[in-house]
Parts: sequence; C-alpha cells; structure tokens
Amino acid sequence: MNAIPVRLQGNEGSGDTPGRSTSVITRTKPKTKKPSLYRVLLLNDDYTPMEFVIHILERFFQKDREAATRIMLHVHNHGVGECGVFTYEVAETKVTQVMDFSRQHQHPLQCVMEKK
Ligand code: TYC
Repeated sequence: MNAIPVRLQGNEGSGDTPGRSTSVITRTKPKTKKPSLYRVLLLNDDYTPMEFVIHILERFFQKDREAATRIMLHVHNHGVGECGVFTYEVAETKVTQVMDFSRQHQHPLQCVMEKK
C-alpha cells in the first residue's frame, strides 16, 4: 500500500461563512508508477560464432569488448544469459534488433525477454 499525503483546501478556519464547510482533499505528491522491467536474454546454440555474439552485445547493448566476451562465455557455458534490463518497449526493440540482425547473417541466435 501507498499512503497519499493530502492537504485540506477550503474555508475551514478561514473565518468565511461560518457553519458551511466546502473542503476538498487534494493530492500533494504527483501520482507516479514505476514501470515494469524486463530482462533481455541470449540463448546458446551450437552454430552462432562466438565473435558474432560478442558483436551483438557491443552493437545493441553497448557492452565493451571485455563485458561482451564475459556475457557470451556465460551463455555458451550455462545456456542462457542476461544482456540487460529495460522497460517493455525498449526490451522488445532489442529483441527484434538482435533477431533481425542474426537472421540477416543466417545465424540461429535466439534472443528473448522475460518480466523481472
Ligand atoms: N555456442 C556457440 C559456439 O560454440 C557460441 C554462442 C554463444 C552461441 C552464445 C550463442 O548466445 C550464444 N560457437
């Protein structure tokens, strides 16, 4: 639950119109909602070249060579690994970019997203 700080707005204690209260409750803090976050994952396969996966991580996930190599080897050894965490639309865009780029280069690399 989320407490909402409020302020009374009206004529209480104003000295106006005794006996006729017109107060309303107003929000004092803007109502904000944190966006849901999604992990973008790469899946291992036996055919996509390691160098191609490193390139994907550099190009679409802004990883430096060292981080990209570490993530690629993690996927290679464990079957799946995280490339980043994004809001829904950004995650969806990354998945599409990776899948399209891999397809264009005739690699079977799979990229998926999952809610955190
Ligand atoms: N297993 C691949 C190979 O040995 C390399 C690879 C790593 C493929 C990560 C996909 O997401 C992947 N060439």
